[in-house]
Amino acid sequence: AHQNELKRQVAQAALAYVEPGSVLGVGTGSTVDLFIAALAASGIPLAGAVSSSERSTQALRAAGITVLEAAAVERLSTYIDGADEIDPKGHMIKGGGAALTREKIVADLADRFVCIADASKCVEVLGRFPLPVEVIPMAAPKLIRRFAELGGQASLRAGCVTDNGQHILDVRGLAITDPLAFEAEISQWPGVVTVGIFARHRARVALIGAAEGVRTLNF
Ligand code: DER
Repeated sequence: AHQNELKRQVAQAALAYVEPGSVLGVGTGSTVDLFIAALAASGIPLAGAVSSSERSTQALRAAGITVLEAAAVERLSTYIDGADEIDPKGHMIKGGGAALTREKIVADLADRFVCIADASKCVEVLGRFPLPVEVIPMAAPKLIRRFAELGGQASLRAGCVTDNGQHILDVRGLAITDPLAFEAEISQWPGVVTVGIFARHRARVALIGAAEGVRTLNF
């Protein structure tokens, strides 16, 4: 219950970054679900939202918020999303909710990524959380071998087919000391759709829910 309360606090704090009348980029996960609820309760008017998953699309529609196609939007000022881990520079591991590909697509449309997370997500070095990688199924065995060469133990996420019809590998045992370089390298491997490192698309602001209240980090 405690962690949920911290998520609720950062979800509420994120409303300050929502420009009334704008089109807002919305991520995926339990913290974002709480943000959508806070948004609905706030009555802040929106021209619409661009969603990063079927899950968030359903939640937005249930909140009475118009969902616009990412393809129809040229630019967003703000993208609000959670993270599985975030480091001191705003680099993140994402993909725990299997939405990493559309999350990165929508983040790429936005000028500013605002991350909302409870304090348990803050790490010095990314990689304790198993790194999600969306892959084309036929490439999975080769990719598992490639991660093994780097000391990573990759396993297929059981029963998971993404919104894009692809599979997810979760890679354990990596210490990602150079997120930008590692993201660029893995992204080029044949069969990788998206790697769950958000370094190029790092957060510009993070609202961190901690016992003493919400901490605002600017990167
Ligand atoms: O899948 C994702 O990238 C989500 O944003 C995830 O990282 C955060 O999920 P949570 O808010 O449920 O912890």
